[in-house]
Amino acid sequence: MRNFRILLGIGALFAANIAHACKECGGLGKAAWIARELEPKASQLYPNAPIVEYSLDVTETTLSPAGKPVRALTLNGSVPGPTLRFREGDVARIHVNNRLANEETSTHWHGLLLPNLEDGVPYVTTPPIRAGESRTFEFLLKHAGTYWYHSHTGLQEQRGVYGSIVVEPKAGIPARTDVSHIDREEVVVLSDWTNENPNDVMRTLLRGSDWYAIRKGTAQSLVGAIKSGYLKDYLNREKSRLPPMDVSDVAYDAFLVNGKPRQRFVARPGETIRLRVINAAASTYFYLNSAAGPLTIIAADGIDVAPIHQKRLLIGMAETYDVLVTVPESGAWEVRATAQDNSGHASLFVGEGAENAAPAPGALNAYSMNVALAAVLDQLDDSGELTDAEALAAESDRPLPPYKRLKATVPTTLPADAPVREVTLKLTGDMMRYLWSINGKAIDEQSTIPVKKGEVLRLVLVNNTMMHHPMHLHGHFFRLLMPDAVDPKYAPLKHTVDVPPMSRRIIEFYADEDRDWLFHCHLLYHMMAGMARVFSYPAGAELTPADATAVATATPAKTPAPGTASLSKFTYRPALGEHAMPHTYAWIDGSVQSHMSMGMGTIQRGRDNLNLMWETGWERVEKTEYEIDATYSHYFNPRWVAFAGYRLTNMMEGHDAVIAGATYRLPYMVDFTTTLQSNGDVRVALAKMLQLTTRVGVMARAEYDTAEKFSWQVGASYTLTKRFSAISTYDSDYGLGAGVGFRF
Ligand SMILES: [Cu+2]
Repeated sequence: MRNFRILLGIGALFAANIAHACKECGGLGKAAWIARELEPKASQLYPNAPIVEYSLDVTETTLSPAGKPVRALTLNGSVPGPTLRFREGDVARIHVNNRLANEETSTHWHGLLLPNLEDGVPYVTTPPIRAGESRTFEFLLKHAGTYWYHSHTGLQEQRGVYGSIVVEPKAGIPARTDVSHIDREEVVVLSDWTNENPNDVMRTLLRGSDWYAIRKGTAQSLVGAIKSGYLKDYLNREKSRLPPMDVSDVAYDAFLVNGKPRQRFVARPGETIRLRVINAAASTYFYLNSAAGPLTIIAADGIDVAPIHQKRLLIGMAETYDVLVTVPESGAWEVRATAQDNSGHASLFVGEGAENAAPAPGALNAYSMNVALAAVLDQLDDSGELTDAEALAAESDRPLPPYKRLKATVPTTLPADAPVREVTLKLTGDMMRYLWSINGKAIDEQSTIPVKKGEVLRLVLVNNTMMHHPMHLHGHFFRLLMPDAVDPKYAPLKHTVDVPPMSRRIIEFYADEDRDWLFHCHLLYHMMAGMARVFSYPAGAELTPADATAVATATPAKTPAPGTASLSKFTYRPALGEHAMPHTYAWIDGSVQSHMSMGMGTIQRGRDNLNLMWETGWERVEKTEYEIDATYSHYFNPRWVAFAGYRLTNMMEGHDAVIAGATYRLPYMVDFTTTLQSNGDVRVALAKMLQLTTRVGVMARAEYDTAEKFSWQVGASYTLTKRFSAISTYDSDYGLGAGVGFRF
């Protein structure tokens, strides 16, 4: 009974922590939302602007782009959703109808400058669209270019809720780019597709599972390092406690261009085609290249740039590029989007007749630290100053985004008299815990960065991780400042920037908006794990909630402004909603062998875990022995985890006792754990896991206990499937045995 009470106590501690987790997200009350809804809409502010109307239905359906029928969320029945076409100066009026049975949704108009309420980030800027409800968005199209839209709710983007936006330049105004001649254009929406439920994908990632890397054959191992000749880099990396470089977290079942792995686009020889390329993938960078020769880049993130040529273009999630391809002669010419980890590709064939394949990029050498540090090395060379032809000749087989060579067509300098404030944002986290953050804090731990209207905010983005992060700013374009830019006056304007592993990017923007705007990693699973912030303007001229209530009651309800219809049913939830709420996941990981069983069940939420750890053995002992630890643990950073709880045991020298301790990661990724028991016993343990080959892992553990003295264990496992391994261990108490490892 006493034991049970202690376990209850641990549970209460965990619950208290959950309750405390959202103290920072104060957020907007219902009255403030109503006040926002009553503000004039674009059609009222610009009564002479043509209104272009679209209706988007979010529905659930079954699709099988990767062969197997799975649940998809679609817009108007398809993945991707329809292309929304406008002309600069139009007013967009878009009705989004949530036809889902019991799921909220939202729509963010990615890359467009628009009023805060229309930005579509649920709880941050816009009320969510409840199941069965609708919302009408209205905004003026202020600028031309290639953009897109997607759900900002949960993992819906991975399920298919995205589509493209094309804004033509205002009639009568010549295009800023000197593009001599374009015969046709095609929107190219790239995406990644998994047959798994995205929630399972998230759970697999949070568990720290190597499964996706194993499935793709990209898991790093000792034998792999030796074979590739990079043993020294491998050991140095392990010594410095860095996880392996990783270019993609998830193993996908297909990569899609406009919803299919392969598409054809009819074009005649000699024609020049403008491809409006959008990377709408949840977590895949693509290399884009064409069998017809180098691509001509004419716009980046919707905004025209001085044309440059590039053989292979690395596109981060949420970036868009407009590229020109000229069909050389009869035949179908492949424009190929290869996943950065080479695990697959999507193909668009342009033209008719025999197919000409685009060359595949060379293999990624993830063991080489020079590859991991490519961006750092890239800063040192001077290719930014080369002519287009020279740069093309010098281009590497697996290039970084061509940021050094992107040049705006008009000066992009910001107001000279605006005060400049520099803010350093470190991108932090790793694959082992899958807690991605900014400055070591997830969005639920630190949600906002204050911004003053009229200042220039210069962000130094420092990537301290071994992954690329495509960072996206809502509501603003920023200037991308490359260190050796030939003419900083023409720094390109972007809304999303790739920050490569262990490197930095500097961006700046003029703060001329109001309210709150999200800034986040566009790798969907990183964002949902916490890698986000809100840039928050002070509430100046805004109505107070009291004023808003007065306005709301005074306004006749018979002619509600678009979007207010559903507000009567809208109940307040903390701002940031699920962006700020760590989700709760549970899993179990263990083994049953001929001589013993061990493992751990856990419930994880953010940095906190409730764990049930067991070890039991029955060989070479008189009776079956067990030790069960029920603990609460807190993850501080990749090096420190602390825990406290209760131990139940019937081992000969053991005692039931309250326990507390910590695990510290030593160089070479050795975990050092100290446990103190309330009866005065102390235990220290060293543990090391090592991937020998892609599928064979070995582990060793040695522990010294003041009660039980010295014991040790070695083992090896072979990963069979996502859920099962074959395992064999030798334990100094229970001897040798073998069995099955499992993960659920
Ligand atoms: Cu990221």
